[in-house]
Amino acid sequence: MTKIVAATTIVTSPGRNFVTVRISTSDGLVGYGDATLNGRELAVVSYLDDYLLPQLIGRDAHRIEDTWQLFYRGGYWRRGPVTMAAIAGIDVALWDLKAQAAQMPLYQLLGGASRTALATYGHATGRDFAELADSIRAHQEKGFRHIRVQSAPPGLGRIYGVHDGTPTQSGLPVVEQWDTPAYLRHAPRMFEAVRSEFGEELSLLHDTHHRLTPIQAAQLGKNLEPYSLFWLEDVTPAENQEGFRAIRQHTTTPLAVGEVLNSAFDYLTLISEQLIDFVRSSVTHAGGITGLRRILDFAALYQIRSGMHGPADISPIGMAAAGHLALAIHNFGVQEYIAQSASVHDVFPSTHEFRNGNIHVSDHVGLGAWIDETAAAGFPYERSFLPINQLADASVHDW
Ligand code: KDG
Ligand code: MG
Repeated sequence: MTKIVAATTIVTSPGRNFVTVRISTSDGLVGYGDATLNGRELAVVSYLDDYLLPQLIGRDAHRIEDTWQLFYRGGYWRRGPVTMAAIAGIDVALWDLKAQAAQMPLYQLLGGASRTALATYGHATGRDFAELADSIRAHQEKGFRHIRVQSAPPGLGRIYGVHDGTPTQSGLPVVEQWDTPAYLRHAPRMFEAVRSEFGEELSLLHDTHHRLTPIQAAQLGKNLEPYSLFWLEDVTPAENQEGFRAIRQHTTTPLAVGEVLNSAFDYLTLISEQLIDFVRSSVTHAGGITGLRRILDFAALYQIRSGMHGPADISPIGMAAAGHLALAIHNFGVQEYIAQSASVHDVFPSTHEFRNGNIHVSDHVGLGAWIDETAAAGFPYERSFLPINQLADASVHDW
């Protein structure tokens, strides 16, 4: 039996915070998993250090499913982002170890490659159309064939997806503004301008970031139909899964949901009633490869595809895990990909590559991504928050 002899967390902040699980075994191998939960990083660290990691010592490193069940069922308090990010960090580290022991790249243990590379999408953004158009062109030059477009309705200063340079790692959350009627007027105009400048072939995505009611979302989806989106994301908060019935009845715009969802139960109605087209959960937030594969296999029964969340708050270790799973599954859709800074790459060496709009998963044994602990130690944790969102009357709105 290959025993787990040590399990620790590493927190580092090369520009933003990341939480990494490191597991060592009696045969001298070390595996890594990403457990980063943006703005709540230390809650996951405590969950791991105080409750889960001590239970790993002495366990058989190869019993991945059994360990997943131990921490999911055995914890009694199931699901939720903190629990499922903690389980994800352990699960991915164990898959990394198993693949290293097998002397294979991880995707081989998941059934082997179903494709040659992973199509990605990046984020184009602009305070106005001129800036947005420049950002779209810059993405096209990097080879992106799928591009998410976001711009600010006139009059709104700082809103989701449109950067104005305000630092986010300040003492307290940055406050953003929201105006639903202004946004509902603006979004179709933005797509009209983008289509007339860039033509019909460019694959366009857009994120509403949970801000509308179901009927507002239905109206938006309908108004965007002439622009043939690849997907419209998070139109309404998805904890009301039934709310998507109204949206679906009114629009054929494809819907993507789930970056804040972390178990198959969060998708039960959405998937079984075919209310969505893409699953947005990530390996890092949905219980690892074991957890997300369960959701994606369920989705595959209904021709629903993956659109894994891949923001900058998922480390290169998390991105590597996403890459191996995405390469292996049949129902891959597209992978979100945001370039990381040089410091992030110094701390997290990785062997997958972004080239010409695609991620190429490497044939390095295991996950092919790890952490350089000496480099990580140069970037200690800095408390940071996600922004909050408010209406003109200062009431809190969904972010
Ligand atoms: O941590 C939250 C961000 O990852 C999220 O706001 C990004 O919506 C997002 C996206 O689609 O990448
Ligand atoms: Mg999103």
